[in-house]
Amino acid sequence: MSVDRIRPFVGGEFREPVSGQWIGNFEPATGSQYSEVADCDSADIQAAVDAAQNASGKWAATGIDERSSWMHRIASGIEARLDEFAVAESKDTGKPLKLAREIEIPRAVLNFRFFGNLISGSATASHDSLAGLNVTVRQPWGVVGTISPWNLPLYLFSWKVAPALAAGNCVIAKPSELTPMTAMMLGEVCRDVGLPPGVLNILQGTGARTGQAIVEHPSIRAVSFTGGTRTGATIASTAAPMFKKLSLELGGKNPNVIFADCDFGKMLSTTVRSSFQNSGQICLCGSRIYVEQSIYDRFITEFVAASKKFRVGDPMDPTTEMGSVISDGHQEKILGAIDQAVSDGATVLCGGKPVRLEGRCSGGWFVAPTVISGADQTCSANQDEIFGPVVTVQPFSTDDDAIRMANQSRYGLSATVWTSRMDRALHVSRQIETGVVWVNGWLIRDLRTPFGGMKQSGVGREGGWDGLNFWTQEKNVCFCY
Ligand code: TXE
Repeated sequence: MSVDRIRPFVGGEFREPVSGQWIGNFEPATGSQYSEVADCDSADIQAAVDAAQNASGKWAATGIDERSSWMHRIASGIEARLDEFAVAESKDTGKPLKLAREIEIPRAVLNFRFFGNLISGSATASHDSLAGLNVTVRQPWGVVGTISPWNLPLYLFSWKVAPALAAGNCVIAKPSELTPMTAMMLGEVCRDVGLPPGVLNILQGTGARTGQAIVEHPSIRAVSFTGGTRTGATIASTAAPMFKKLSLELGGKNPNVIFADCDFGKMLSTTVRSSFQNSGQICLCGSRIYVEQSIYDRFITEFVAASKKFRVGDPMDPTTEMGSVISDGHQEKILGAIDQAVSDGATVLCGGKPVRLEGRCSGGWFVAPTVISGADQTCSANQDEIFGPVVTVQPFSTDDDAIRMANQSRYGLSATVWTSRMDRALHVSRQIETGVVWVNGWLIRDLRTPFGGMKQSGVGREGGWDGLNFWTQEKNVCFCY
């Protein structure tokens, strides 16, 4: 596919950006620029808000069955172009094509289907008393905003857009400027299936310009954001004085607690994935591995050997297990964090370096799977989100030690616990301060369950009814007797 310029999708059509600004769009696996993306400004946001407001009354008044049917039509539109979407996602991110094709694009399809189905099951609460009958209705906000990141582009974009649309809102949605392609293709799908103009508007551009303009616009009443904790704080400080509804899904520094009584083989293969899938650029990757002392040496030997074997290569090669990282700047940040860990007294057991590939990918931004031991609990390697293929490993002696070390973080997104003892699994998962805990597995996602973080990992929950209800306001109507 060759696309030279990625334009905003406003009012049902692709338009030139009012800003007149463009930035380069790169293929991280080759390091080459292959298109340009618009950098929309507040004038573009205003045009999108106008289009959304024009569409809003009619869209909010469509029946649930009709909105549900639109969600399924969009899902089918993506599905019909699955291969094309997967190639575009892989090219924009540097992730293995296989991952995009088998997991991430199908999940974007599922996001639309799931919320299309869920909305059909919505019900209205009522509370009767001697004085009156209360009926609580939910109404869409009108025009809302979504801001999503580059690590799982269409997957996270659709995770926000689908429930917002299904709930009856018109949406101003911003993908990351680093990965604009599949969001643009979703605009094509919406146009081709005939979604009413203005219902979904896709505004391409940078965070500081486009994202900030979305958060600042007074007519955009609710914003859902996924990205870095620092960006989340900036968004919250802009939105709070305007009393906007906010959902923030932020960073993580997730503990992976491994007890000696676990199923070692399953734990080992899953831990390699939970450390390095998508080059460690998933907010749910386990980046701090705590291993019970009695199996620590065995774990280190086998985990380092498996990490060295994890195949880094061209994302388009079907045998590749790990592609590139997202940008040259991010590669530098990851390598800088590894250097910092060494300066802080830690040891790099494997990786720690860029990977140089031959041929097509010789200019790409790859980092070898990296395992670090001996990092102090309080040092940056154990406290700051690296968001790359880098994990630290520490031994622990008792259950209480493991819980204390796992909780020694300002983040609280997810955790993994490996044990064959049910009582231990229950006790440890209750004590761990994260919004999500997996016992004996990783990244099993049931879309009906709440998803989100404690502490500095976020505010609010996405998924299931939490995800849908965020996009509506409750109104209680009391029929007085
Ligand atoms: O994310 P940003 P960055 C973490 C990860 C990573 C760090 C920084 O640790 O290294 O964040 O990554 C938009 N107003 N995560 O800088 O900036 C931006 O355009 C409104 C974790 O790439 O948070 C993009 O669309 N929007 C994470 C989105 O925010 C703004 C996924 C996310 O980008 C904005 C990504 C502003 N002022 C990074 N500034 C996760 N939780 O999965 C930026 N944006």
